[in-house]
Amino acid sequence: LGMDFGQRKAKAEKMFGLMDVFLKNDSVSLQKDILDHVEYTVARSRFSFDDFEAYQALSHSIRDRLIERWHDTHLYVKKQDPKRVYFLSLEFLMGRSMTNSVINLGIRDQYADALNQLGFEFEVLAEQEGDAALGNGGLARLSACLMDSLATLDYPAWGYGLRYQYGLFRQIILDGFQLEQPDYWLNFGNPWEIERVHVSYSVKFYGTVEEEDLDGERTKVWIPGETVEAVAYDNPIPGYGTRSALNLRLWAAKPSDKYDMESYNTGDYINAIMNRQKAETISNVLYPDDRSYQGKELRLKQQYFFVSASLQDIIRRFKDNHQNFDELPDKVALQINDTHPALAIVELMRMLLDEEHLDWNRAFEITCKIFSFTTHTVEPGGLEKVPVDLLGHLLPRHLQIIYEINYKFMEELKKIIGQDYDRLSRMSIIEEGAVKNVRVANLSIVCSHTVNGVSKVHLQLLKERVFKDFCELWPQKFHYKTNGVTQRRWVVVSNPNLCSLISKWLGTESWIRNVDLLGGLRQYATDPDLQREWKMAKKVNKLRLAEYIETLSGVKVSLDAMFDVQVKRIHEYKRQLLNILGVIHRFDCIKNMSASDKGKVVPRVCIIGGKAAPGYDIAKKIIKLCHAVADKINNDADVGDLLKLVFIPDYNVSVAELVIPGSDLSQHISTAGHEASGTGSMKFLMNGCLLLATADGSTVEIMEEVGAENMFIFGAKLDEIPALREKGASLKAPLQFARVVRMVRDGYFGFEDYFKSLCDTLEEEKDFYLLGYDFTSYLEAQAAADRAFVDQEKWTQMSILSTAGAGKFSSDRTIEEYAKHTWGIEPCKCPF
Ligand code: OAK
Repeated sequence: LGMDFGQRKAKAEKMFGLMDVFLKNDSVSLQKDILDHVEYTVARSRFSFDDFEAYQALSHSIRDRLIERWHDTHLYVKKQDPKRVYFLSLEFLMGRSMTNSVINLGIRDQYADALNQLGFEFEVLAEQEGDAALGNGGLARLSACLMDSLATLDYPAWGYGLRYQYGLFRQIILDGFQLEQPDYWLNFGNPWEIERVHVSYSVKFYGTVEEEDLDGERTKVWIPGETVEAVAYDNPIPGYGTRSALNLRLWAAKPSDKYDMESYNTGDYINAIMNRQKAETISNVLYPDDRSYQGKELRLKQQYFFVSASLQDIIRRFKDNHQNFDELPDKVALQINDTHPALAIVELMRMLLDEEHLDWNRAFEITCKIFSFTTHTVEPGGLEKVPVDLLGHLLPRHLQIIYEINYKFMEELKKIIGQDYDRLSRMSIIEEGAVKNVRVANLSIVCSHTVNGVSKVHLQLLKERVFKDFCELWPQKFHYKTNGVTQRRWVVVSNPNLCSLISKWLGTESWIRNVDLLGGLRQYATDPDLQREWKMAKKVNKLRLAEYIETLSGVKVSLDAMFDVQVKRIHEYKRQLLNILGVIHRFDCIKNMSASDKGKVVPRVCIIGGKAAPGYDIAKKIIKLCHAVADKINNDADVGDLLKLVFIPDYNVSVAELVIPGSDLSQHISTAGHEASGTGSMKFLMNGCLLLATADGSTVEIMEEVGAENMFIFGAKLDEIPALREKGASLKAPLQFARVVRMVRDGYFGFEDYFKSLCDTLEEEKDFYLLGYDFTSYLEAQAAADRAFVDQEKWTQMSILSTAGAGKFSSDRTIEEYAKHTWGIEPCKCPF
């Protein structure tokens, strides 16, 4: 390890006579490699193996190449010892790895060629892979995009998370109702991970805190009641156009051998074994609700399990080269993804105080220099809280530390704001009341040097609403980093047609690393040749999507229709219901039209997809309504190809890769002030889809980049919303709205009892998300989209300009901003 690269390579060459220490990537070497894996890893005969076995062998062959780069990156970074960022997130939505890996490794064509020689097709094998769905939605997919950018830009970074055995549930639709099925994704093995049986740490829970004398001083000692082992599973993350590969380390819970002798000595051997198995439940299952899991002991256990293992790993790495903890902030940046990993703050304090015996002030100062916190919420009510009793029971020492942090914070605060008890109580980390709670966001703010929002308007909302008191106290602490998505996954992997078209017209592939170059497309936006090729690429993608839709639902859709898509988690604030009511209105209009007017209708295929949290009743009703309306419309002879409504089940990353490139129009229609950012919009934009959107979250910035004239913007503005809500019942919804709601209420689509509570949410005084108020402008925006679509030249121009304006929304830009302004890290590029 002490050797540098040159020395290592020289030694390898001398010892083994190897001229090239790396695996070869020519077609014959790749074929041999794949066949070796068929025979020796998959243990099938090289003369007889099927597509799945070929996929397994292929992925192991790719993994070998990932491991090579990953070792080199680690040895190099270890030697350089730069400041590293550790990205802590309870959720990573990675999707599939295969195509992304070969593209980032730069050996896609070589593999395709090698497979052809063996009689297989790369795309067919890629379809064998299941998604790694260790996350719910936006926050989780953002983590995955950020990892790709960190690797591509050669930053010294690690991702840390949990290796859930059950990922996000699979959504099954039965008679139009959502059912949840377990996603036991590890059933067929996971070739992309490397189990590190020797990288494991003990994580402790429960017990008591006692005081002991240590060198004449009274110190607190935690006597834990339960110990569980955390075992590391490493997932290499390759960068594009670089040899760097980072590590996403996910922890799995295993029973501990070390501290469990008692139970065996009682003679109840079988029960002792059964109890051991309980340990594994900690990392068993991802919570499927992307907002509320308050008061669940298992969830808190997951959080602590993950942060404790990660911090032990991080501190061990620091201690390899350093003794003085004052250097910790120069070597370590800890990023917490929303409040879910916030116990890391308290755990670091505990380690510094109780294990490293630093005094309080020093420990606190170091901690505050290390942590940065990004919030992904706009709802003050959606902020995480943990009952004090629960936390005190599970982690008694940590509760003491939280109380101490809060006491000192409150004392400081009084000096600044005086005896303003209302404000003091709002800002306190402890919420008083019938049930006392720890406010995890307040803890995160107090102990972080930087708090980031995820878009420009999000920061404004943090200042005005969510964290108003804190922003006034520490205005310099609050910033925003507009989210981004990786163009590698969302264009290069998922839209190869568009990708080659862009490279051809820009005369370079450099945009894949430097996405601002997409701006160069602007000059060709009206070029008839580009327009023709652009339309053709879209058509091919629409065909792929149409075939998928037909296989899933039996609905045949016309490629001449506008594919109008809304895919995302189902939430009232995201207003899928507004979309469905708009579809009903369109249907109603077509039904009442003369034959000649029908000739002027722009045909539409309306596509909706997304999962509802299993306990979110209204969201589930929205899914059922979509199916009920689709049943009616899709079987109506008067309507025919003029309108189709399709629900795409089990929306996930790999489905998104198919749906997004095949869309003409995409909807991002949350009530203004409710979407912190939204990243789906960015993926559609890059793929040349036009956006129909409210001015909310990231769409405000998208408007600045592509121009409102290239989008269809509608709806109440952020600053109008409070007054509109105030008016409540006196806000008359338009007649068209009342009519479509009545159709649902009166059972035109069946299930009237079931839809009653859904319709009730739209009553004038209850319409919190302002569907009624926004309905008119929504229909106008839809009509504008129709008009634009008729003029295909204009539409294609807008589409090209959308892609051309997408540069800002690359996660590469997001990462550069975090690296420079929040984490203070520099690239550390392995020289070969
Ligand atoms: C999930 C759990 C708790 C709190 C927030 C989330 C979440 O997914 N938030 C979403 O994060 C995305 C990434 O920043 C944003 O684009 C979405 O607007 C936000 O809802």
